[in-house]
Amino acid sequence: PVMEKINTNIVTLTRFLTEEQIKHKEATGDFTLLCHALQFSFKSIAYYIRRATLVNLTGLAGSHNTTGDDQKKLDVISNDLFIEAMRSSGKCALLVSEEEEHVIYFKDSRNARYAVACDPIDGSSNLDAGVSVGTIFAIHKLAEGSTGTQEDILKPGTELVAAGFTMYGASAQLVITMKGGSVNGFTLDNGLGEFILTHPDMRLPRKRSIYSVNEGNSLYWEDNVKEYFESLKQAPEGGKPYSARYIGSMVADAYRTLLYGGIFAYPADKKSPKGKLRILYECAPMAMVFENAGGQAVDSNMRRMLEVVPEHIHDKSGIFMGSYDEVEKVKAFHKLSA
Ligand code: AHM
Ligand code: MG
Repeated sequence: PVMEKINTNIVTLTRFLTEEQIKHKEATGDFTLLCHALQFSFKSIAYYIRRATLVNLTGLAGSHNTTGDDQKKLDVISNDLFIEAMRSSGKCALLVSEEEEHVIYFKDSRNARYAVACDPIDGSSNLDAGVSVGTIFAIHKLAEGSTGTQEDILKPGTELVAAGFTMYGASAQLVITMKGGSVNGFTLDNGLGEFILTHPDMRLPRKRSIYSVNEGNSLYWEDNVKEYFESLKQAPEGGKPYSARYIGSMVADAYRTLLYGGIFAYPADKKSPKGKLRILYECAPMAMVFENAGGQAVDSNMRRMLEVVPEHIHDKSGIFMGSYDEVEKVKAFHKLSA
């Protein structure tokens, strides 16, 4: 009998991070340790999401976060898991979480040089239906000499050291990118308990006829946004109109867009003039992933998303992100095309 071919040269996330560290001669290993703590939080969140229906973790926790959202039990657990992972890493000086009104300072982590922003569970409205949700993270480095202040996180995405997300779907998929680097995707092998590099150097297709937006908001859209989406539904000569795909979990919609191409948008509108999604832990990290994969991300003023500087930690923005050519089209409808 022919022996099944087993790959014995597997690149785990741990190995990948070690190899990255070796490439950077000045690296101290702190970033690597921070990422180890991150990956543990993703594994445990994935574990609890999988078991949620079985161990009474569905539904509301009876509390709400600062932004007024009702918190789900899993929102609370995931937030706590994430905070503990960052605290215990000793490498994180401060943390901004969607679930926490204020910045959390880890004063005991004396030599910590990183500031992290996260949305522990993005897309929580989908949780109880077992639909994909995700965790988004963004990592900044403290300014030279700083021991960690709010200014270390209120920075534009262009200064991010690393960013990414984990989608908890049919499998857990972790996507990470570092400054000036490529985008790499890992799949959690539940048997091994390791993230395995399955999508090296991810590149978005340059264009694709898929759009992803909550069309229920179209009543409130500005005219150029309405006209843009209307145009996608027209069939060009001999062609077909765009397909609509909207999960309502940014991480899942973004992951599909990353693989298949197309456009994802949550525009600012008349009801929410600043948009819905948060700059620090939703828009900026996604924009970094999309740009490093060859795509683009802009806000509702057609400004490069990565250059937007939040004034407050929970500030929001409109966003359009996706394939390079699809975002060009959005810009053209805003009469600012390059
Ligand atoms: P959340 O962090 O409270 O889950 O909210 C963010 C989510 C995104 O994942 C998603 O893109 C968006 O909200 C969906 O909003 P809507 O239900 O308005 O379409
Ligand atoms: Mg969110």
